[in-house]
Parts: sequence; C-alpha cells; structure tokens
Amino acid sequence: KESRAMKFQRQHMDPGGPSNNSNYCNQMMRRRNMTKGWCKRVNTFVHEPLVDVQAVCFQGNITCKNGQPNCHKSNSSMNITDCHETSGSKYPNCDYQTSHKERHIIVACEGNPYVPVHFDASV
Ligand code: T3P
Repeated sequence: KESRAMKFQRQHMDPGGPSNNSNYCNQMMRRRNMTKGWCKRVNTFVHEPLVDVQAVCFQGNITCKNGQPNCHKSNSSMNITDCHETSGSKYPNCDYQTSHKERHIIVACEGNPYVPVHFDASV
C-alpha cells in the first residue's frame, strides 16, 4: 500500500519541473493519478530537490489549517506550480489552470523519519 509519505511525493513533488507549458497541470494531474474517480480541485507541485522539501519538516513550526500542530513553513521561497480546476472542467475531462509561483510552502509532517505527508498552503 502507498504510504502517506509516498503519496505526498506522488501528488506534490516534481523536482525536474516546471516545464514552461500551460498544459503542465492537465498532463501532470492525469499522470500522477489525481483525475481518477473525480477531478482533484486544487493541487500544488514543488520544483525543488526532495531533500530540500523534506528539510521543511525541521523549519518553522506552525498550526495547520485543520488545527493540528505539525505544520512547518519553509524558511526560503520555493518554485511551485499551483493547479486549479477550471470552471468548465467536467469529469472525466479534468481541466486545470497552471500557475507557476515562487512562495514559501507549508507542509504537515509525520512519522519516524519525520517527513511531509500533506501540503497545507503556500504563502
Ligand atoms: P493532500 O492532503 O493530499 O496534500 O486541502 C486538500 C488538498 O488540497 C490537500 O491534499 C492539499 C491540496 N492543496 C494543495 O496542494 N495546494 C494548496 O495550495 C492548497 C490550499 C491545497
């Protein structure tokens, strides 16, 4: 079974990106299996080395949106791509707007080793 840590990597890690391409989210949301059963509404890909994203678990500790205490905000801004489902998107033809940004990321971390398991926000 896919661990929560592996699921985070599937859904949120793309160190090789971003491809400078307005179709990025349409391709990546499908390729990473986020358009099966329904269209995931919002999803962020992070274009930084995995070790740098894992290191965020040991950076500024903050409360998550759901009230849990295990969120962490990156010290540095990171290259990310936000994917937002468009108003015209209709499952199974999931359609996304692609926005490349440079933001601080906020992730929730769990376990031993203590690693990212959820993407909470970018600021
Ligand atoms: P996950 O918990 O699998 O990382 O909040 C619901 C989902 O939306 C959550 O999935 C993360 C995702 N999300 C992003 O990927 N980027 C964002 O900026 C926000 C607000 C949510």
